[in-house]
Amino acid sequence: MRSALHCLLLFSALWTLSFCGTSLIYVVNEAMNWTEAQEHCREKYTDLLTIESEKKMDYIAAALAGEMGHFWIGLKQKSEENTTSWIWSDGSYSSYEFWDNGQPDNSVGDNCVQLWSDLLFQWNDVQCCWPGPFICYEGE
Ligand SMILES: [Ca+2]
Repeated sequence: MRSALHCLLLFSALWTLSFCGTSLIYVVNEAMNWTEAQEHCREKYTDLLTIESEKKMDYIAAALAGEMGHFWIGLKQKSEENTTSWIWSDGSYSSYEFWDNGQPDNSVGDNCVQLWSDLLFQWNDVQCCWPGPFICYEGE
């Protein structure tokens, strides 16, 4: 298990850059739908953000403190299986979840997950087509 996270936050008008262990986390304040955001992250960094643990989620929430919006992360429903199952953009699965009360509440279909600042960055599933800011990672 990775020891203490050594994190440094640098803020600019457009993005947040966080050094956290061996991952860099980027908040991109451009309005894109989930698929566009995924393409952007894969082109410029590694992928849309994976949040596999409470520790990681706590770190992300702290990094986003003061930011307002609905931020795409890498979690997407496996619509082709016609079940409410979820997979991260990088192909990984994790048992960790941080849904807001009552979420996920969208019917089975093309649903993706956002962190909502007005829900203390808890997760909400929404249709993947909405434009919004998003979070990428680079590294592990
Ligand atoms: Ca929802």
